[in-house]
Parts: sequence; structure tokens; C-alpha cells
Amino acid sequence: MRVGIIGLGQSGKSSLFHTLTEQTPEPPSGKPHRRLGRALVPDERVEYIARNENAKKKTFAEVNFLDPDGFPPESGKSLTSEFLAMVRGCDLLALVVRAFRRESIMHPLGSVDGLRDIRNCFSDLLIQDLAVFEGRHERSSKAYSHGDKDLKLEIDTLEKAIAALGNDRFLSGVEWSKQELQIIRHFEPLTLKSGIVVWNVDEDAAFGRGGVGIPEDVKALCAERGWGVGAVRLSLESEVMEIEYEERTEFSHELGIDETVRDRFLIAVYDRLGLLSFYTAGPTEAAARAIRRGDTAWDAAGKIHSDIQRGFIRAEVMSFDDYVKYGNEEGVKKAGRYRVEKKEYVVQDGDIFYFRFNV
Ligand SMILES: Nc1nc2c(ncn2[C@@H]2O[C@H](COP(=O)(O)OP(=O)(O)O)[C@@H](O)[C@H]2O)c(=O)[nH]1
Ligand SMILES: [Mg+2]
Repeated sequence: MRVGIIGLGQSGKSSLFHTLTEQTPEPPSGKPHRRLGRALVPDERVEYIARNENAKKKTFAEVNFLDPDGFPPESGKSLTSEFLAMVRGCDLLALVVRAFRRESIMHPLGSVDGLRDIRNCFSDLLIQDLAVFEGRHERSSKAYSHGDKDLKLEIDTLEKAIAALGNDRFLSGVEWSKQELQIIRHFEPLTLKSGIVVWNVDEDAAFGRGGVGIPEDVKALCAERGWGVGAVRLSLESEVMEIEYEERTEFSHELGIDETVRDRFLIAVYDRLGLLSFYTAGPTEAAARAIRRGDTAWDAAGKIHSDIQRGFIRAEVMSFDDYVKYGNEEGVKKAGRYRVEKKEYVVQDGDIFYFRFNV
């Protein structure tokens, strides 16, 4: 899973990247590039399985982050097409919005107005999609008039998308048939992606769970677009990340942070993308991996190794709860709770798999 961090210049994108990945942003290179990093998803179940199996290694599910960086300062006034092209392949967009005051840091539009910035950025996404679909529509229409009649459904779908975008609607808010969805997904439209607005407030701002610190009109705008929104204090959080891991909790408490941005953010990503975790357990490794709700045992096998997917024979499964209740795999078997499933089996949160395969 990959999250693309977007936002105007100086809004706090790289600070967010830094807090999420604990990767120190290198000095600006002056050339546009994708800065990549990852965060491991904290998981008590992996810890438990590792202890119980005496596993040599623990592997946590991971979420990847992309911070498009190195753009010239002038381009920080809006989300340009070069900038947005970098996040096309991402599963989720995180739009960082400046709500902190701090006079000494310039705002590219000259004043701090988060609602305006969100509106502008949302229309940048929309315009970008519109350009992609219009370009494709023109080409497909030409081919159609030259006799390629297979393009009928594509053209109808493109027109539906163009009409929606023209009416200021995100593609995620439109009803699509399975076939239509397949067609538009191919273009990786930005307004079809899940999104979260990261409302970056001052270190002394009122702040808390359930949207404390976020103005009502901002919440309403995000809800209208189907985006999530959460407040963060990135300058504080960056400070916390500077501290040695062992001392972080205590320091965080002193600052009134009871949950790090990273933990809250990862929970939000799981929620937005409809992710769940499945596991593998053994003496060599206790591992968690993320998968989308509705995905099958066959998809899960592919998350581990393409060979396991290719040679898939069957999946042996127990739930994490049974594993805890009956002590170990043998206990689960004795209790008659160990299952054998086929490729089509829909993965449940907490499933512990053993894949039989043959290549
Ligand atoms: N006071 C304050 N400064 C911040 C905050 N977030 C970021 N900054 C500062 O704003 C500047 C731009 O941040 P950066 O993360 O590089 O923004 P980017 O251009 O979007 O990547 C840096 O000097 C940060 O230290 C915040 O929440 N409060
Ligand atoms: Mg940056």
C-alpha cells in the first residue's frame, strides 16, 4: 500500500514524511524526485505469535509513503500536473494543509487560509483528471470513427467521467458498474482515490480526537468529498521523533501527546483503504501482512511470494482468537477449529495461514 503526500509548498509535507517514516529528509536536491519511505504497522498479534512460537524474526505489515520533492518554490502555489503525476500510482492521498501561523514561514499564497487551500487543491485534482479523460476521449473517438467499434463502452464511460468532473464531482462519489470501473481505474484518476486531509495546526492549538481543532466548514468540505480529516501538530511530532525511542513515550506524555501521528495515521490508512491483517506463524518468522477487505486466500498467498500464489494448492487457516484460546496450532487442531480452504476463501482479519503449494 502506498500513500502519496500532497499539498502546497511549506505546508508540512516533508515534516509529515519525516514523522511517519523516521527518515530524515535529505537537503533539497533542486530536482523533482520521489522521496520514498515506509512505516511498520505496530501489531500486538505479531508480538504474541513471535513469543508463542519462539520465532527468530518478526515481520510487521508496512505502509509506504511518497513525498514528491525538489520542486521549485514557485510551483508551491498549486498542485501542478508534474507534481501530481508523481502520486498517480498511490492507493491513498494525504493532503497536508497549513493551519499553523508562524509568521517567519512564508505561505506561497501570502496568507494562511486552510479552507481556501483545500478548495484549491481539490479543484487541482479534478482539473488534472479532466485533462486525462478529455485527452483519452479525443483519441478514442478518432479511433471509433475509423471503425474500432469495440471502443463504444470506453467512450461512454469516459463521457460519464467527464460529465461528473465537469459538474465538480469527484469520481469516487459516482456510481460505476464493474465494467465502467475497470475502464476508469486504468487511468488511475486522482479523484477516485481515498484521501485524508492532514490539518497541520500550531503546537499550542486545541487538539484532540474526534476532530477537535478542526473548523466545522473544513470538516464539512472533507465529508462532502468522502475524505477523512485529522488534526496534527507536525512541528511537535517532529521533535518527538528526534528523541530516542525508549524515552519517547514519557516525553510525549509531557507534551500531551498520547498517541503518535504515525499510529493514528496508520489506523486511518487501514480504515480508509478497508485493510485488514493476516498472519503466518512458525519458528523462523512471525509475520503480519495487510490486505484489502474482500481479498481471497489466493491474493494473500501472492502477498507472501509469487511462487506460493502460482503453485497454490490449499490454505490451512486458524483464527488468531482460536490460536490464543487453544494455545497453539495443535490445540486448534484438537479442538476441530483448524480449517482447509480453497483459493476463493475470503480472508478474515486475524487469520493465520499456512499455504500448501507446489512449483
Ligand atoms: N510552526 C510550525 N512550523 C511547521 C509546522 N509544520 C511544518 N513547519 C515548518 O514549515 C516549513 C516547511 O515544512 P516542510 O515540511 O518542509 O513543508 P513542505 O514544503 O510541504 O515539504 C519547515 O520550516 C517546517 O519546519 C508546524 O506544524 N508548525
Ligand atoms: Mg518538502
